[in-house]
Amino acid sequence: MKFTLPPLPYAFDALEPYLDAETMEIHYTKHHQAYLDKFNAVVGKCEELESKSPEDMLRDLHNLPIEESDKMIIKNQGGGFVNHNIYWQSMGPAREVNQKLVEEINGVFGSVESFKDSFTKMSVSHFASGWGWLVRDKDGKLKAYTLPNQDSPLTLGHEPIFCVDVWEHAYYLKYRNKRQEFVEEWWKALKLL
Ligand code: MN3
Repeated sequence: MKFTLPPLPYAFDALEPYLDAETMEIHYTKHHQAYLDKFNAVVGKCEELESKSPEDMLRDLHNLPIEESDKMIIKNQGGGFVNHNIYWQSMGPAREVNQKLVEEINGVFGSVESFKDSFTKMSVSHFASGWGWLVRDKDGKLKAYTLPNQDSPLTLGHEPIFCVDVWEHAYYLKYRNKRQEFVEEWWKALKLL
């Protein structure tokens, strides 16, 4: 196996009550692992990908010297692998507020509160599966948007800051169909703001 799951930086129950332990365990050990396994399978058969990081594969997705069907697997499974790594890392049981980011958000979005409101609305109303993202664009400007499926901001030339997973597997055990409630509680697990 070429790539391995980075260890979760906290226990499965560390983000209770916002993200419940059962969801965390299944999400990390089953869903995240499944993306990684399928990603590793395609990386293992494409010599052209040797020495490239998963992030670089997503950045260069359209120019990778491999078949289109394999690019699709990198996009979906490699995207799933990398997106979840960012998701776990941006949360934690202890706040590590990034004051510089707070000031930037105040400047771009008016206030952290209004940013959170619009980010929540955007992520809740995203049609079907996907992610809400805060990124830096090519000019270093903050941008918030959603992307479908496991599409990565890296493929757009953007650098991810944090993300929320709005696939149903991220919340349905605890929140059932209530994506809004999940996103509102997820803010309390995000350590950066
Ligand atoms: Mn997920």
